[in-house]
Amino acid sequence: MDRTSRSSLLMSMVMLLTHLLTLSTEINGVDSASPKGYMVMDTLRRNLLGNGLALSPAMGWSSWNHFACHIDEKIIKETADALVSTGLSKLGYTYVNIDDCWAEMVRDDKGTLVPKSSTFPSGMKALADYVHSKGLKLGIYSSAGYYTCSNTMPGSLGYEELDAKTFASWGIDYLKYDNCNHDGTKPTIRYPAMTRALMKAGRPIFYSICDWGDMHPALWGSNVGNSWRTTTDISDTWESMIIRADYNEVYADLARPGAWNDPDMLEVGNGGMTKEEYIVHFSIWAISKAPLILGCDLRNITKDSLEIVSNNEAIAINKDPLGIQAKKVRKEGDRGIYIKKSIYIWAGPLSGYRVAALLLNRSPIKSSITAEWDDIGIPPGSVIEARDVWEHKTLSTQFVGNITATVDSHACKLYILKPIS
Ligand SMILES: *[C@@H]1O[C@H](CO)[C@@H](O)[C@H](O)[C@H]1NC(C)=O
Ligand SMILES: CC(=O)N[C@H]1CO[C@H](CO)[C@@H](O)[C@@H]1O
Repeated sequence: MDRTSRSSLLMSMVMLLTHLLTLSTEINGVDSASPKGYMVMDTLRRNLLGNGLALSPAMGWSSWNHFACHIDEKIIKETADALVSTGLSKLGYTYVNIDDCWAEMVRDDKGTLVPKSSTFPSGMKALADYVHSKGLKLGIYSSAGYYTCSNTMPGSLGYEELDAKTFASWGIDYLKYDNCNHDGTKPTIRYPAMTRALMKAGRPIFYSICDWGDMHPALWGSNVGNSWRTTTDISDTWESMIIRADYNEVYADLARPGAWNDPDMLEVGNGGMTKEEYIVHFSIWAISKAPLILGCDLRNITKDSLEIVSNNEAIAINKDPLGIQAKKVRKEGDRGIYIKKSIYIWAGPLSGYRVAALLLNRSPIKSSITAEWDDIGIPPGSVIEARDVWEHKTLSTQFVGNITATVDSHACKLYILKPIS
């Protein structure tokens, strides 16, 4: 990590602690210090989100990272077809999510959102029917503001109930709710308004909070949505990806089944990183129990990219029933500008007393990396069988005390470690 990112990460942690102390009094403007406040807070906790979704992190595709505003119903349908023909839907990638730019700038005379006639002429109900006929689910997008981030369509601020009902009537299964063009009200007020609207809409709709980490949604999001963004938007570079992994990791303890940290959607297949860097990207997202929302053009996905996102062993880590987000447990490296060594061990428990361990080399040169049992939560003296998740191979060596690998620059080793005695 360079100096800027280290100090901003530190700052974010300080802010997190401050918010831990103060935020409980702020949720929905309720003062929890008063007895009445406690009651209201408790009601919110019990009532707000009970949609039963996301026992494991969401998996699917979104139009944004590759297409941005250049979307239409043909692309969405062809992507649904591609999810099936590539075998990705069978692996669990079921959400087909339309991002920004799908609606007309003006609502109809009843105030209802209108799909853009030039790009979605058949309407969203027909598209949902098509996507459902493939065994997939349809996602849509809005903003907790007056307009969405593209400024080409309305947001849902003030229209939460109507829009949630509209989405439900179309057969929508997932809502990504962005944070642009709002009135300055806190996200802890604007986001629960949509939660309540969705809960009333009569259809279980996955609720993806996208407030870019404002006011640390990890601290309040589990009562409000099924996942929450911990960072601003990712872009298709190593630096952008790795810094989001860093920010997201700070909140690891707050993720759990039904409620996940979201470091933003995947860039695998968009061309800005090397194959090894995309493997790191996918590995960290998998062990971080991040939503696995693909962001490339699936109609043209390359063999390499398909192989990465189809790694069923990495996906199984993401879906592990314990639902515990992995953390950084050790860092070794130089400080300063000319960093030669920067290696990280990430680890997190899996069901069956297993541990997922990531040996990550962020340095510019190849490096040997050793993960000690003590660091990764394996009892000392345990004899371990190691499964290499990217080689799809159980290693013939049994390991005692540590596991060591030589790892290329901007590459990783991902192991599932299982005690055998
Ligand atoms: C790893 O453990 C082995 C014993 O299994 C020991 O010989 C070796 O020194 C350890 N390596 C490191 C780098 O700690
Ligand atoms: C860049 C590229 O090859 N794009 C193609 C991806 O697939 C669609 C549909 O199959 C084509 O229309 C694009 O030209």
